[in-house]
Amino acid sequence: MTHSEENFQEKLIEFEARIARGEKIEPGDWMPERYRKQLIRMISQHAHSEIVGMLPEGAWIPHAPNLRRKMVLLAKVQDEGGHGQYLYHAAETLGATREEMTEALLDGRAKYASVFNYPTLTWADNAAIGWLVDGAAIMNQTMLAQCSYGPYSRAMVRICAEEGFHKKQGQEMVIQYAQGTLKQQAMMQDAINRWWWPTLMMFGPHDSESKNTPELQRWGIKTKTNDELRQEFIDEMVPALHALNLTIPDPELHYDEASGHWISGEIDWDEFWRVVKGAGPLNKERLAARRKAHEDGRWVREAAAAYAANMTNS
Ligand code: FAQ
Repeated sequence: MTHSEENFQEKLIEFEARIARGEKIEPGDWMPERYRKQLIRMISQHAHSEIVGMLPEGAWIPHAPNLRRKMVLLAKVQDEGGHGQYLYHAAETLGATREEMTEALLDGRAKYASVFNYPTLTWADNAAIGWLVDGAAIMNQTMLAQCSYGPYSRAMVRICAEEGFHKKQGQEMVIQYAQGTLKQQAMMQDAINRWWWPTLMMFGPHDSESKNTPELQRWGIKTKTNDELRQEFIDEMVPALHALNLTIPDPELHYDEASGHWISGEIDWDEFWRVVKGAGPLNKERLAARRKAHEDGRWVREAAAAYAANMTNS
């Protein structure tokens, strides 16, 4: 072993000991290059998901059924924009620049959560997104609030507090529509039918196919696997939806007495990978909307840069 390899091993042992002691790793601290790369990958994908995630619900703001619903939806979508900002900042602490992350999203290289490539066809889709999609996001983010990287973990604590409100407003709508007129009940059931499977896909591939999980778990970034979190979500949601007389579009779903878990049928993984790779129902439209927003905002960025340059010179 060369001197520099020995030096790396020593630093790695100390780094892993810090994580084992529950210490947070902070921006200026020594970290292996793979740790930094994994975090930039995950945090930037997460930031992009929040920003693209504004689009499906944002489309319904002009069509909200009343003022209260409009105010709640506006606040929620605005929160998601804020979450994207916290997360881009967290990734910047690792050396990624805002420009390169934005470019990667706009030219289609960067991933973001597959679920946001599905259309919102009726108002009830906002209810399903709030309870199911935000519910799934919270399950994952509550875990990430414990992660070993300080800025990501602190961003998650703030984000989870706001996501709690997002989930509750969705749950409140689902409860109201599931107990409403026959038309509302049908609209709610149809939304659950369309959002159930894309929500389960949010947790990522099965553990046996998840190439990143072992490294993320080794360094305390993830403390639970994709399948563990998905199972927690299924166990929470199935009884809650059944209690409202809503059905779940999975003929194989059943309760297993021995394990105490609800066992789901198989996810359509071909569909999952198609959407992840850019060929989902609305991937092209989502990216086109982000590119347009980026172009429309160009003058604001240029004005801000000119103002900052002026302040530095004066
Ligand atoms: N969609 O090896 P794994 C929200 C990719 S926030 C697209 O298992 P990992 C708030 C994965 O990147 C939702 N791609 O990966 C909101 C990897 O590709 P790569 C976003 C996916 O990292 C609510 C490859 O597959 N949350 O919803 C997906 O161990 C309502 C192999 O996968 C986060 O981003 C997917 N579903 O586990 C906003 C949380 N799943 O990068 C608006 C942070 C997997 O190697 C409205 N991220 N892939 O080329 C994570 O927790 C993890 O990264 C996972 C994936 C769990 C997403």
